[in-house]
Amino acid sequence: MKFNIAYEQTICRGETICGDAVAVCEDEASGITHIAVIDGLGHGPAANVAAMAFVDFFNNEVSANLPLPDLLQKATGVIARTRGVAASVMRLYAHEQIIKYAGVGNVEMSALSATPIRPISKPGIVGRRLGRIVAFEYPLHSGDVLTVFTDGISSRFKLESFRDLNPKQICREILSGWGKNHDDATVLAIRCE
Ligand SMILES: [Mn+2]
Repeated sequence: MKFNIAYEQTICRGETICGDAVAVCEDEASGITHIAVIDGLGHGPAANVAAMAFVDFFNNEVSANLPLPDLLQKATGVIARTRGVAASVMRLYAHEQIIKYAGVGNVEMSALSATPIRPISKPGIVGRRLGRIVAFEYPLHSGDVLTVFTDGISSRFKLESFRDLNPKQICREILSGWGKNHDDATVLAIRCE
């Protein structure tokens, strides 16, 4: 299985730096693609500092392959001096054809898939004390489309209407139709092929 991945972002009106961030790291040897979608609390420079701290941590931890809940718990310690983030972390397994997901705060996933994919993020903030985090695992099928988005995007879009578009186009349609201009907005789309 191959994963076609794209994302798009807009910056909150009045700001010059984005407080949302995305990290995508494909490990060809293992067939695992590591993804994080991050929303630094609020917007502006301090949100950007928090989001970038998470990205740096995430990129450093990729090779360790910690279970995703443990990864988020560890991040909470590492970025505790920042204002914190909402974050969803995922691993896509090309050989096993599965996705693993864990999230904290309001970064959401919406999927069009042969079997239901409906993970739920834990309320809270990465960077503040967290209780137990649940990991989700789902099979993937060719043709599945998954989107992950920050709360700068209204969740009321109908992914079904974008089914035939490529991931870049899907991101652009969602951002232009459902993005809010009073917050940073990020949407990432994955098509399984
Ligand atoms: Mn936000």
